[in-house]
Amino acid sequence: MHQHHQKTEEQEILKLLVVGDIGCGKSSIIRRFVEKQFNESSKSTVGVEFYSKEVTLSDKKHYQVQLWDVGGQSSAQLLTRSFYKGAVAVLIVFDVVRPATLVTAGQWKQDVDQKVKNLQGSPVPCILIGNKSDLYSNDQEIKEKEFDIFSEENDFIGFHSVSAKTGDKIDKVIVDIAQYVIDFKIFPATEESSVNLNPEASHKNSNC
Ligand SMILES: Nc1nc2c(ncn2[C@@H]2O[C@H](COP(=O)(O)OP(=O)(O)OP(=O)(O)O)[C@@H](O)[C@H]2O)c(=O)[nH]1
Ligand SMILES: [Mg+2]
Repeated sequence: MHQHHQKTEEQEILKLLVVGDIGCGKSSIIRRFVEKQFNESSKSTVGVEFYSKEVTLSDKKHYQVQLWDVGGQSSAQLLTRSFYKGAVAVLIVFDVVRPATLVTAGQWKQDVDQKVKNLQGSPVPCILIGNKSDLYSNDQEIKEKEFDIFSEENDFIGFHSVSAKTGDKIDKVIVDIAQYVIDFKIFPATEESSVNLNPEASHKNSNC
């Protein structure tokens, strides 16, 4: 459809990456947020898919939240730094009833910390998201305490339980992250300021 009016104001884009183990519900979380629906037989994501949604934050400005849905089959080691470029935060998702997926979440956190920093020289904020909260049995409180500790020990900005199935906390968590990025004036990740993982390379001009 042709638009007759022009936007008076450029919308600021907030690039959020969504990563985590296979089947923990990354695509389901994003679809719940963007399309307001849930599919029991969601297909596994191959490569990276891209979604976006407009949100209005507390400054009354509109922002375009971009969600990069990284298929769980892509291992963290294979992702290049340029993939992280421009990201203002990373949502690291695990499945609250599959402990192995929490281990993978920890690996993702290490990968992000190793590969990128933002212009301020700070690490890219990562939030830990435990999906499938509808499947907690009567151990929810104990489990959440455990996940909170994991989040603190691994320097996440926080932990939240959500359910893509029921929709519980999905909108809140994503909008809160966008708000966090604005409140704390988080700069996008750059390749240039990333940590040098190969110190040898920077010595190549020195006399041997
Ligand atoms: N009970 C329950 N099931 C969920 C929830 N979220 C997702 N699922 C189911 O979990 C399975 C995997 O969901 P996906 O969203 O495809 O998971 P994914 O993380 O995108 O998986 P990959 O793309 O393979 O990395 C599907 O069968 C979903 O229906 C949830 O909150 N609760
Ligand atoms: Mg997926």
